[in-house]
Amino acid sequence: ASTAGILYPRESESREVRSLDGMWNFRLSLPDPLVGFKERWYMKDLIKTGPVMQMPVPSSYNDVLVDKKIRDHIGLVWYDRSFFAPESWRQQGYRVFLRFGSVHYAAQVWVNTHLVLSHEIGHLPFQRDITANLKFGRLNRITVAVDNVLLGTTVPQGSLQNISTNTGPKTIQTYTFDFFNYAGIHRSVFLYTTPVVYIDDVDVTTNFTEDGVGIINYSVQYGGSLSSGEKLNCSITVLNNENVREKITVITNDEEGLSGIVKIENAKLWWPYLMHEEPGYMYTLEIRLSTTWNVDDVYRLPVGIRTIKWTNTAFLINDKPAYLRGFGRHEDSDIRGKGMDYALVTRDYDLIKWIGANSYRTSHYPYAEEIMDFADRHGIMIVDECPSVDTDNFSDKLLKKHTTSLAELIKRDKNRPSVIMWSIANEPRSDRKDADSYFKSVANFVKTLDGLRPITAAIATQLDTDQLGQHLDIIGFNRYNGWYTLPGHTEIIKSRLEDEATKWHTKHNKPVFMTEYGADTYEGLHLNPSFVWSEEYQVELMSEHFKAFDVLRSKNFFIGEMIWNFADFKTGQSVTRVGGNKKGVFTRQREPKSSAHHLRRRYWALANHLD
Ligand code: GCB
Repeated sequence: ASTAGILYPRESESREVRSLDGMWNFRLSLPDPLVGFKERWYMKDLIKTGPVMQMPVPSSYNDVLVDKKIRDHIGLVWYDRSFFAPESWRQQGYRVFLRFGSVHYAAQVWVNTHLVLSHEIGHLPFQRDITANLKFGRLNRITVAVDNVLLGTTVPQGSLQNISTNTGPKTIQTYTFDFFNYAGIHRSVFLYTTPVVYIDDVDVTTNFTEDGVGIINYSVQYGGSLSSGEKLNCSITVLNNENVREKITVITNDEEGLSGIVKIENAKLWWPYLMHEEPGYMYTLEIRLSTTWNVDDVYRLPVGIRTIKWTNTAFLINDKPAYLRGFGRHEDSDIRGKGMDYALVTRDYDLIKWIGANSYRTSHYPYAEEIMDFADRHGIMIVDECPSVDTDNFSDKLLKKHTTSLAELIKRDKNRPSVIMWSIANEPRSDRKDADSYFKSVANFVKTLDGLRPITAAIATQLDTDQLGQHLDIIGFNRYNGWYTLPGHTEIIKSRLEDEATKWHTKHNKPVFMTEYGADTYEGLHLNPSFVWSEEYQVELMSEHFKAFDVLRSKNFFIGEMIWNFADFKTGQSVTRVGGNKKGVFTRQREPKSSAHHLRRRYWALANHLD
């Protein structure tokens, strides 16, 4: 991982941001998976290499067109498009960066025949200064090769399998995790400009004093080099959420003002949804980097002032114990797959607030930065998960990639008030002996990057054989009582759940929350008395969990409940999945099942009782 920053592109008086979203040329690498490399498709317009389709960016490519070949494609696909780089950008001496919000799974990017970027691991941004590769005042081309193949050393893992078919042998992709391996350019592509010496990264941590003074510790890293004798100065202002300048005191740690402490009298704290009448309060940290001979660079970072603490039994936000009412989720919807879509994101947050939730886990990978922005602004607490799901076979090579995914995630999300925990894995085979040293390394690594947020994971292994819990600050566990365990028998839930949660706490002396429970439910299927897959069964299974949660809450170490799942989502094809996983309380089209109304009554009651 490089040490450079990955700040979200924001326009300012010194920066232009240009979206490259829209329709791109697209083709599969067929019949030979390497034909694009052999014929060097990055040397010319894709349209000149053979027949191309038009593919929307951002989107997964799988479900847009009516073609199994595209949906189930394995291996490389190619995208390209062209754009103008204005001559004025050169005249002003701009640097130009090219930034991808995420490409799943691996990507290589060429600008005008130059290979400029290679990135592996989906769901994370990557960028590069491409000034030297551009033709200013002329047309430029971007070519992207995307590979969706998952193997034993990718994060997440998968494997290829050879099968024989009517027309000969064929390779298929298999994986054990339970969501469709959507691929493509999933998030926005931006070009953005900066001055020659520019703000490359910012770190903030926040605090407050008893008499209401908000504290922002900041540290700015700049990119580009100063000419000899050139001086640099960094100055800070803070705007409130109406864009009015706050009265602040700044104490700098160094001559240039690159790091220091900002104090705001009577600061408004960042609070979770329903814990305060004004949740998600965001300030703007306005950073101005001035140099003797260059243009000033200005970057505005949204900042929420809050603290996070945890004890053996509690999780505290602004010194107040918080109880998580939430979900596991997916980036998933009809047609778009995992493509970022503002209409969908807006609807989802409105549903989260309608139902009275205050949190969710970004199961099982980092979500789009645009989605995280909503969480910051609406006061939704995020358990921020890296893309390690169902990990098996703990090799050193895998460990390296796993920690890289966490380094990139933390670099991206470190400044977000909504992020309350790092989730380092979902359901790894943590009963295996080598899981112990593996997760010890992962946890230690995360602590070196962020000591202020607790580490968690969603454990599915049984308590007595698990090797992961000991390395966490907060224990999360997934358990499907009444579903995978004894389907139809909701009468086992309350006692088993109380028992297990209590034992997790006793074993590790740490706070515990439930990261998954639930039942597949086919919308509109009504069976009375309740029977698996019916709306009645999902509601009944939830009620039994609620009874256990209420007992557990009174025991004071239980810090939250997250149902699986917010909405139905697509999976690989399997005889246990009807058009995908149906454990959503909302359908994939974001309409409520009976369970959504049931959950809403509980979450609002909890909110009124607790907050
Ligand atoms: C789990 C996994 C999740 C699945 C879920 C299920 O434990 O973490 O990815 O979708 O169970 O419904 O089986």
